[in-house]
Amino acid sequence: RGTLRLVLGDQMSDRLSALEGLDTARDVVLMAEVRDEATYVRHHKQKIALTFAAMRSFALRLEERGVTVRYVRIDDPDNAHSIVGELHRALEAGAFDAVVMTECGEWRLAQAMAAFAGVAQVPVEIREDRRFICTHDQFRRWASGKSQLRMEFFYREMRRETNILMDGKQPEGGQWNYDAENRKKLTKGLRPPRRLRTPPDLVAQEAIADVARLFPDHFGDLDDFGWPTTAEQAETVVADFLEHVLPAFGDWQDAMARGEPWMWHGLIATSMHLGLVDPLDVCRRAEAVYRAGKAPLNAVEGFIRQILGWREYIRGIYWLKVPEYRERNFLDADRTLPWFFWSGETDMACVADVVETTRANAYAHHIQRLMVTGNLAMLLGVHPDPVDDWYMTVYADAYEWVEMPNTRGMATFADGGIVGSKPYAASGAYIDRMSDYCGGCRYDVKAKAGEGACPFNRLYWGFLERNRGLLRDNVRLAMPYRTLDNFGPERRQALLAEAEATRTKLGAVTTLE
Ligand code: DLZ
Ligand code: SF4
Repeated sequence: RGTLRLVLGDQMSDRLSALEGLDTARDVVLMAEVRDEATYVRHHKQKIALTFAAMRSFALRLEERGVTVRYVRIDDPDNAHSIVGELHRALEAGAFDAVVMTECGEWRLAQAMAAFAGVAQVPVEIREDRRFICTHDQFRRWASGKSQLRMEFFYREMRRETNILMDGKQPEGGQWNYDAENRKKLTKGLRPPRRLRTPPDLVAQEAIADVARLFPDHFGDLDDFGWPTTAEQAETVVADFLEHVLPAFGDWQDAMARGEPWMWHGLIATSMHLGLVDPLDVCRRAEAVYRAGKAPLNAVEGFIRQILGWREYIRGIYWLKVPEYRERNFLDADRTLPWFFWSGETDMACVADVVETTRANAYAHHIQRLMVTGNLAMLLGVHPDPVDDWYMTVYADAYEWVEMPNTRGMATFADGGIVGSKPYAASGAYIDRMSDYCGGCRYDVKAKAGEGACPFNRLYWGFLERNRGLLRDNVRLAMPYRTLDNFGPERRQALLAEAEATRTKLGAVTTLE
């Protein structure tokens, strides 16, 4: 008798631990498109199409290698519509000695898997996901006994460990981090390079049609779908990035421009999270581009830090802190998420542009997510649950392990300072400095008060005033609090009142418990 091997929708990797030791003569790989996974949050249509297309292509790839795949399609009439339901169905349909799977990326499903393992009639082996560079054990060892878990120090360990961008025991170039060189505003007239997108192949076209038919009321458009759905397609995108885009990746990493969704960003998170691209391999190849003199250190270090540092760190934090992390609401935020996060119907030019690219592409780049939508949600005091739900829903690269510490931690400070040392709160001045949005906006980014003033401005001061008790002692906020104190009590009261009125007017109201 053979082994039943489960492969989930974000496990499209040839070297997946669940496939190790596979016996093509006897084993069966189970892959299932199920409603539970497609709707536990109402994912952007492109996210579902991407997942189904990648799963179908991966199943074909396995079959070409002689592997027997039990593939359950979303419109299969007998579909149990949950992963565990499909595991039971597969065990009933065939005789297996054991079930083997790779641990899954989300706590929610991990719980269901553990429960399944407890009741299954055959032994269930859950293997570690070895596609990450840092193991759970390694991360726990690093974290143990530390009062602060800063990414920067974790990242240095990872650099040493992997010997990436090292010069003996020292960091290449003498510094660990070159971000000070990565904050340029987009120079007038300079446009980002044309980016290689991936037109859907026949498998993806069919998946897109299925999603249009079966999930018509989910958020997002399918027209401009351009995500790689196979390892070969993803490789083409990675190669193009490393050659043409990486050299300038650093300089404008924090810049935003209206109608320019991609800038110099990597566009490989979807492929990496699905398992189509190997993170360590990409880091090594980026280093090779630097060693060959084809990209500067600030660009290559910044890019590698996102993968070797941030991505691994975020995943480590998630598994270290979940499930308690999912409940965190340090700032006691209690408002609803305004409707314009979905509709884009707002006269704030920056927000309208970000929602538009999000709907069209299931993508916005990190500074848009952090400093426009995330910043606004935090300033408005939106409860972390609807904020998480929004980020999980709208982005093609969102999985809870990566989304939650970024949203609850980095963007909104709901984790109270595990991921970031201060809230990334900013007024309109930051957005103005880093983008061309404000020139085309009906609001005046320079004005602090009055009907025509940029809403970010009063919301920013109102946020600091409202959370004075929780944030006043944060040394990294000493400067803004000093400014606020200098306003004097009357002006502070007036700012707070204006901010309150703006919160309500923008639709962030209190109806949540
Ligand atoms: C994201 C996703 C979607 C939309 N659909 C499926 C599916 O039908 N079947 C499946 O196996 N996986 C899917 N996934 C990915 C899972 O949600 C993902 O494996 C878990 O959230 C753990 O990261
Ligand atoms: Fe955004 Fe304010 Fe600038 Fe308008 S003025 S684009 S709302 S930051």
